[in-house]
Amino acid sequence: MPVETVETHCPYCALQCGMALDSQSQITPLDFPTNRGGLCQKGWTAAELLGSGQRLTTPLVRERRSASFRPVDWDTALEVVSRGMRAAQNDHGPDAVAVFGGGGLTNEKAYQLGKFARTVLRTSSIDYNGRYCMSSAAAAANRAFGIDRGLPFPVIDLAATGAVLLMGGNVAETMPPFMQHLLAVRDRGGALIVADPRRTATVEAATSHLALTPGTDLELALGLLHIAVVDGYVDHRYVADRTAGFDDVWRVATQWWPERVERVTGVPVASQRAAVRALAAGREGRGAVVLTARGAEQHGNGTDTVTGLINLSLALGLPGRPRSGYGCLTGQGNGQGGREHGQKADQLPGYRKIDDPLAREHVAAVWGVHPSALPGPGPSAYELIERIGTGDGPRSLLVHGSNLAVSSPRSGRVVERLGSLDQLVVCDPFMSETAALADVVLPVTQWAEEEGTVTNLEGRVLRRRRAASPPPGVRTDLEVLSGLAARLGHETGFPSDPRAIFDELRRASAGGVADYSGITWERIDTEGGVFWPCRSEHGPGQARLFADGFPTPDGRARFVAVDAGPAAEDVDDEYPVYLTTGRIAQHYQSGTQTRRVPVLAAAASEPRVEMHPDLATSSGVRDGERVRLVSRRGSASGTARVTASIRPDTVFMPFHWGGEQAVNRVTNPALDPTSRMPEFKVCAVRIERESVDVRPHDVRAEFAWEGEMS
Ligand SMILES: Nc1nc2c(c(=O)[nH]1)N[C@H]1C(S)=C(S)[C@@H](COP(=O)(O)OP(=O)(O)OC[C@H]3O[C@@H](n4cnc5c(=O)[nH]c(N)nc54)[C@H](O)[C@@H]3O)O[C@H]1N2
Ligand SMILES: Nc1nc2c(c(=O)[nH]1)N[C@H]1C(S)=C(S)[C@@H](COP(=O)(O)OP(=O)(O)OC[C@H]3O[C@@H](n4cnc5c(=O)[nH]c(N)nc54)[C@H](O)[C@@H]3O)O[C@H]1N2
Ligand code: SF4
Ligand SMILES: [Mo]
Repeated sequence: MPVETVETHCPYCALQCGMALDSQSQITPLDFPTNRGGLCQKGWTAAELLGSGQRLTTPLVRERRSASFRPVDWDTALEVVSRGMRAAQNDHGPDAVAVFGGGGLTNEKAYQLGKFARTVLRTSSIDYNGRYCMSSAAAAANRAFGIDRGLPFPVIDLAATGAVLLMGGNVAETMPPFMQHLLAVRDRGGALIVADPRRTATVEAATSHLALTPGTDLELALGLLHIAVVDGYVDHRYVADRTAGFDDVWRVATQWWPERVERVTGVPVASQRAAVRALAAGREGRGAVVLTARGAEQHGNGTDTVTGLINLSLALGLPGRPRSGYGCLTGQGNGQGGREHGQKADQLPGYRKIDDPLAREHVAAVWGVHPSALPGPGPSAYELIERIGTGDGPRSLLVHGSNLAVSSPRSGRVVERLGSLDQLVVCDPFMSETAALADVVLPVTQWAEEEGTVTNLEGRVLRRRRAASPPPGVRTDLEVLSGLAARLGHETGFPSDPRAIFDELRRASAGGVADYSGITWERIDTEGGVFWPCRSEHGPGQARLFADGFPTPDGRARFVAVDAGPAAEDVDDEYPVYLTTGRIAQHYQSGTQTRRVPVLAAAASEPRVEMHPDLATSSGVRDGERVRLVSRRGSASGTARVTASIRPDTVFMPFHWGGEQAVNRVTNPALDPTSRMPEFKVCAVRIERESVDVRPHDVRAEFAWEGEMS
């Protein structure tokens, strides 16, 4: 048979590297603007999961409290699910059924999931894992700019700018091909400044490192603004013409003089000054960009922290200037599109607000329902989970595209909450830790086995194309929703053809902030992707934002006054060390996928707890030894990695493993008051040496079912 090749994009992160996949599952990188022929290890090995022996290929049902799953046919499984949903709603009302989505789902799936929740279930209880990811940056960008698109320009602009300040991103591990764009800045003599408590691989490539205490990014942002004002770098003309609210912001920043900021953050005054000087110099030359990633955002004050950095960028006059501005590095494969089409608790498609009467009217008309039939805003992801088992909380939960038992903060509690559901339904290609807790597991297709669109970190809408046949027995998420809708009385309105759904999405988004109405699959093919907003089939998508104003009522960007305070949990005698968490290059998220790729699993088989030699000595810990991190909420175990690349007061542990090795058993679910983002990036722990040897976590040991796993 001749080898056929399909051009598509990687299943994992928001960079959405271009790749060609052939019918023998060989991957070849493509020269797409975000990756320019590069791929990371995860991308190179992505196709290994297509033929994985660990695929789920039949629906599984578990009788209440029984230990093992029983394979059933699809009719039986969907009947069990719809019966459970009906029972929950008959007894406890519409909100008794909740839905949890994911930022890895395609635009079509995210849209259909939101529509299913609002029109079939009529529940307000829907949210998604992007709450753990993008929500703080989104909230801050919305209130400042009136729009939330990760990057306001294509990545090629970034490569051509003169200075970059990256707050809390380790792109050398999280988006390796993205590094070439940052290195281009440095190699042309520009500044690449990285703020991170660790000396990461990204920092190694930078021109300057701001090694701040975890959770002090806002103090640093206020300090940088203070310096910008005092040292004369503010663009007063820009502030007067294009923004509102500067005076209130300055009143707060005046309190954050450099020496005070040095005391709180640990960043020397000279480094603070140099950072502001570099951004101002960039502005006078090719441009200057402030970027945030999860290190700065995943805090109880993440929205204010990003606001503080947006304020800095506005004071310097960056947003709207060529190759300049503020941007956030979107995380998941469809982290951008996933936050636009209505799987968020407070949102309708087109990035519309669910409590806006005009938005409700528009979307209700597309959906063929009365606006009053649409529910209002619901609880955020972690709050939704917390409500399970309480008086009016969810009784049934449908999960598409998240392994929340591993990735949620205080996950011990989350597992307990999930256990108190009447029915947990998980759709996943693999037996994730969350699926292992479910009453019903529905096996779904993976990325290259189906068609769909995703929106990358630039706001560029792309096509994921079908390149492989799914194993017999699995269905797409869209087929699952279609089948459930039919059983719940909605024979029409839930097609399983992604192209038909995209066309409806275009209409639903028309006139919204994230307007896709001018985007067609044909245009995506011929134009190499289309940027949103794109309001007409005959006009281009808008690749660059803000050159002629901001989409706010008066066209001005908003300075929002924010002040800093301590993290939700500080260190003390009992828990004397800061814990911060994040990622390593080999694994993706909760690890459901990458822990099943042999080369990745072999390269990083367990979590390593990074600690400074001084801390290791004072804790009596040797490199390579088993340690346990203990917080007020629980403990997690890993292997000590003693390294001078981290602050002596802080340990770092990645979150890619489940069971005893899940760092989220330890993390603090303190939520940002605006975005409801959990404080993943700082809490207080103590380090204990582990006397007994713990075997590496094996997900297969956690559950049993009557099929064969490998
Ligand atoms: N290999 C890999 N790549 C991925 C993913 C993955 O799971 N694995 N996930 C994708 C997704 S969904 C996302 S959201 C992105 C995330 O991409 P990143 O934001 O780059 O990833 P993280 O490792 O979570 O955090 C980045 C850095 O923040 C630092 N940090 C910790 N606390 C603080 C703090 O208080 N302040 C500051 N300034 N920095 C701090 C950490 O030391 C870490 O180096 O990656 C995407 N790419
Ligand atoms: N401590 C700590 N915790 C964190 C973070 C951190 O930095 N530190 N980061 C947070 C962030 S930024 C994120 S994004 C979350 C992510 O955490 P999760 O939401 O757990 O993300 P994944 O591990 O990607 O889980 C996706 C699941 O969906 C499955 N899947 C993949 N594609 C599909 C599909 O098309 N359909 C369906 N139905 N299933 C699919 C996968 O097999 C996997 O089981 O974790 C958060 N948790
Ligand atoms: S950087 Fe992201 S999109 Fe690119 S190959 Fe790696 S995981 Fe895939
Ligand atoms: Mo994320």
